[in-house]
Amino acid sequence: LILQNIADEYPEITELTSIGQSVQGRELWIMNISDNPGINEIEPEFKYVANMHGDEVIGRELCLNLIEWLCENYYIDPRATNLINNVDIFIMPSMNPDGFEMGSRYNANGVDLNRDFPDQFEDPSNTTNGRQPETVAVMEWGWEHNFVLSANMHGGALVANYPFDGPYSGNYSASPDDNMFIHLATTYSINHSEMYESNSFSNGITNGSQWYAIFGGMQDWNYIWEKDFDITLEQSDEKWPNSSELQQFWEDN
Ligand code: GEM
Ligand code: ZN
Repeated sequence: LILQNIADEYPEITELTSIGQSVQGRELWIMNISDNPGINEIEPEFKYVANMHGDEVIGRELCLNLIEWLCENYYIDPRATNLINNVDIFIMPSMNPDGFEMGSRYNANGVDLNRDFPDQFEDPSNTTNGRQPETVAVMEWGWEHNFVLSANMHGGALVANYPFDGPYSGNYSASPDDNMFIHLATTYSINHSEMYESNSFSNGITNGSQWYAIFGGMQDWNYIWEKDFDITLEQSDEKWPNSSELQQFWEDN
């Protein structure tokens, strides 16, 4: 409803579409914000995906806030204007709306969507066979675009995590673009009010595998198969905070 209202209010710069349905039939909404929404321009394509873990809700709220901020500030704030005119922006506030309704990490089939993507070590076939509807929708959405930069938003820690996410827990697993990823992750953490200084991770960033290995994560799929520089933003130690704290999370992030 919030998304529909914004799309109605700003038809010149938004296009709201669904890329599929969840297990329980909820629409998987994405908002395109652009000076020419819905049109493939010669501009870099960027995306944010949040709430793939249904019980990690801050990113979902931040996405809604960001959509609102961008639209309200077009030709008011030069940053918003510049982004909308020169980047093709896509925002998916919830990849797992069923999990959100259930207050669960998993989708309605009990699957962790951040273990359901093709994986370079354990499942290197870039097909949708046997995957969850939410995963299939995001993969097919990726195939229709040329995303070059993106992030997926999580909660439960405070760190910017970058590829590779495996294979050996505790061992640094550098991608060929390690310096680029360190730059991207640090750009997020240093601009965050607490992430860079927090004691748990040096400079508020971590290599995924060094932290702990996961297989079938979305981040590495984006990088390996989509050539999309994707990082994983852990935005709060608390997964489901009181709504009174949301304004602070917006400022922090
Ligand atoms: C993580 S996501 C990022 C962590 N990646 C690695 N390699 N440690 C997950 O999916 O387990 C945490 C989360 O759910 O937020
Ligand atoms: Zn998560």
